[in-house]
Amino acid sequence: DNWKYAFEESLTEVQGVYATKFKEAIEANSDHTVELFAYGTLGESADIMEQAQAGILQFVDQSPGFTGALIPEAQVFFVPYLLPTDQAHLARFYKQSKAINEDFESLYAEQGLELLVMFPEGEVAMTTKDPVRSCDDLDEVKFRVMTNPLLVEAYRAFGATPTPLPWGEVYGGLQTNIIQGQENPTFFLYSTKIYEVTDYITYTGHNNFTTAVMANKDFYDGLDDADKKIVEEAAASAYDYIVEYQKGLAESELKKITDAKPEMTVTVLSEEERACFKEAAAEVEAKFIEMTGDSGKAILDQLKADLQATAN
Ligand code: 6CS
Repeated sequence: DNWKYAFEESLTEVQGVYATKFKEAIEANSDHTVELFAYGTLGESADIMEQAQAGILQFVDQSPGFTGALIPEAQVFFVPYLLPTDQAHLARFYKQSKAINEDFESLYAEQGLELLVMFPEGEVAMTTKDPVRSCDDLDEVKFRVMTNPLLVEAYRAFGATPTPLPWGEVYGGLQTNIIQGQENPTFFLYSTKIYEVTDYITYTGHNNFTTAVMANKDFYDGLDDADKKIVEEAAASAYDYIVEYQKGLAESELKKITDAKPEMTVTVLSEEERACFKEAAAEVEAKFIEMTGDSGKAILDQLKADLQATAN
């Protein structure tokens, strides 16, 4: 069969590289083919999710940043300073986490989705028009976030004016000053040229970008055991590949940004400067529990335990 797989980035960005590896593995091990649909060809993140739920697409990559309304617990990835920025730790965590591989798998299943994998895309950095050395500097800054209620709360707690928008409106929004800031992993700041419309890159260490790949559940359940195994193995081998692929990526892409725009100011906040962002985290965690109740609390606790278990 020909299977359709849509993702939120271009073919040469991290989600596209993952999808390409997945496709190669499926096609090498079966008679099936995988047709890839990069960002923009079928709409925004919300559109491709609808298409996957409807069974028009067999596979979809949608980041929890856009899945919050569908699966409130998926907002847990936006509790600041919950995830480490250490990529080796993250690589172990996503692979071994019970919260991800069991608990979230059930929650996605309730929405007609078979969760195949979650993987990291790198530490997110804030890019802004003015310097950010503390929460005070975000006062009056309209800061674009993915359409996720908890991410809105996080930026409110950081002192900004959060503005949820789909990705397609971010470059233009910064250019026309409708928004004055946004966050994304370093590779994406270069590949999307978002550095052209912001002058400051600030690393606060508050999060790593998480993404998720899933299959339409009816489609997946209808596969025979051999095909299920091929899909699972393709997802796992693409995971190992994407973790390797990203080693050194943030550094190389940051260098490309500063080469292209020498006047860009890049700042890694000190522990002291991070204090107000870290204080805000407790408030956001409380909000998360308020929004998701016992189920959210259980997943948060499990996630913390999984992070500890994979620390070294
Ligand atoms: O900020 C966003 O909306 C986008 N960021 C990344 C790294 N991937 C896709 C997503 O749409």
